[in-house]
Amino acid sequence: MAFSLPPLPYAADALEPAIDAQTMTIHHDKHHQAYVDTLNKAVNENPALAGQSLEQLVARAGTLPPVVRNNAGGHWNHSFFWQTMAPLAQAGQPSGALKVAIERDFGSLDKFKAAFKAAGTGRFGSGWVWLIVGKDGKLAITSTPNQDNPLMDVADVKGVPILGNDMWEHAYYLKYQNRRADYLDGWWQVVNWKAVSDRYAAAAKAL
Ligand code: MN3
Repeated sequence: MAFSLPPLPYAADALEPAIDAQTMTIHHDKHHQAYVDTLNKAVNENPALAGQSLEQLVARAGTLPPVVRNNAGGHWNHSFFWQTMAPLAQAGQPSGALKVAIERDFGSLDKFKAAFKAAGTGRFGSGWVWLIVGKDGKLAITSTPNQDNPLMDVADVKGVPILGNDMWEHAYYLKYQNRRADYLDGWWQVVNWKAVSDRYAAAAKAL
């Protein structure tokens, strides 16, 4: 079973000005494609991994060769990331249930955004920042290094991701250079709250 690159669910320039078209094109067509290609090559060279789904590989990442862990994570994280965003006009708002949960667990939407920004700017080097639903049903913010994610057996804080932002420089450097905090601020304009709310509902239902 070969893994394949999912198309962007919108045009490369659809997230302007928060994320520029050139960044989106290189990020999707080059970086994500490279994770997919490297993952396929690594799985081909490890017959014991044949037939495992992306979700299965991610769940047991800590038992796998680093090349599989890193590229399965890269493929999962980026597939999730494209769906986490939408053009400004379609970005919407958190559902009623998600808004209640954010206010319960962070105080307010603004306080949540501030805590998410702090986790993103605090991630040293490359990685991701996430909003997850924990086993107790509570929302939490967590950050992972490299291409790890909260579904992995190796994650310090585990949970079901419902929103995530890419803290690798390749995600923002062309437009924002060293200003990761500005990227995090601008990114809220293109968060697909409909998708995030649907993920929250699914995760809450599965508890
Ligand atoms: Mn990336």
